[in-house]
Amino acid sequence: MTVLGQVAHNLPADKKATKETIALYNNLKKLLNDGTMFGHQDDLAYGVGWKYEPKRSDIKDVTGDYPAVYGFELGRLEIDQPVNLDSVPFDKMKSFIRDAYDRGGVITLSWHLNNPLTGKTAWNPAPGTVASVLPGGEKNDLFKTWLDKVAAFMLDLRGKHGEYIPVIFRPFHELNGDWFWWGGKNCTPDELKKLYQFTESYLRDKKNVHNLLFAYNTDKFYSKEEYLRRYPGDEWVDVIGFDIYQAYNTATNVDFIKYCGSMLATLDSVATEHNKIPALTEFGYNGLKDSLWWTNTFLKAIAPYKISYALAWRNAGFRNADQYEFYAPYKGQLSADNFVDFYKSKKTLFQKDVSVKKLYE
Ligand code: BMA
Repeated sequence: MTVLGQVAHNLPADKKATKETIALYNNLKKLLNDGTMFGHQDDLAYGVGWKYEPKRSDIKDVTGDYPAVYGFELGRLEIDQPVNLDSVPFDKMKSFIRDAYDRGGVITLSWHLNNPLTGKTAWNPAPGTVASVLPGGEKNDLFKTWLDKVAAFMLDLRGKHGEYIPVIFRPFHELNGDWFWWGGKNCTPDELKKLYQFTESYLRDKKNVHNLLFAYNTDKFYSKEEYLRRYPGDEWVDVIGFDIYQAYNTATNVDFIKYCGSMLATLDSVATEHNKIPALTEFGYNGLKDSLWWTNTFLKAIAPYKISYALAWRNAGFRNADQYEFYAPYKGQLSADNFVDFYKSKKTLFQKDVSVKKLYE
């Protein structure tokens, strides 16, 4: 409905979303025509060789600019730990989120929540776990207490004027893989849909959390039918995406372009048909042992498609020469110069590009 004198806005899944959340939703759609925002998990918390240095970021060290999207992770919030499973204290995380929002960046939160049935980690795929947390299940009450903590976290994210900071919430990710208790063969598609719907309606309708956009995301998939098999429905989802990692060698560059490209083509078409925001919700090539990977492989894979953002996974650093985890370059890293070319590409958007767009207005 267009009301004279008002800008017609599409509404996200949460029809009572705050005005900043509605603005973000609409601006993300508009921004699809401008390029792909670069995102990085835990960007402000640590990088390769450093931790908790105010305002530092590996991306900023390399390009002089911050990412446009900042990912953080809620795992262990549910069990009252002060620090998440990747050793980021939740109070620090909240202040990083406020900083990112003040700069006009976009925030997305994942949640590797423990297995509520066994008390083990998210990677414990005990049969029956999803059924146990649904209404009527033995762990439904426990699960609700976990959602209460997520709600309290979300409602504690406030901007300078007291407004709630919008977040793209991405629970139950990689949901077609078998490694998480909510994934693949560990539950039926119907159970997963119910889990997603229950979680969302509890946060929104019971806890009055209205600063969330909801992301649905799979791992690798081979057809549109597979992608949508566990889809909870258009009324529950704002962002659609998938996670993809390149195998640890450059011989697979060609395959990466091919498979990432074919999944992005499917994602594009699902996004158009369902009026959703397509995103590469996680990606990476651990170790980045190809000096030209950013422009010759990654940009080639994504350039033909409209993708809201692409979130590189975390720069956890080196345990020793053979054991490391980083998906974005740091100063001096082999692919750092090429990353600057990637940064300069018209196709990519970083903090300075999106700050001027005022995504929350
Ligand atoms: C994985 C790895 C782990 C991390 C987990 C949750 O991909 O990065 O080191 O604990 O994600 O963030």
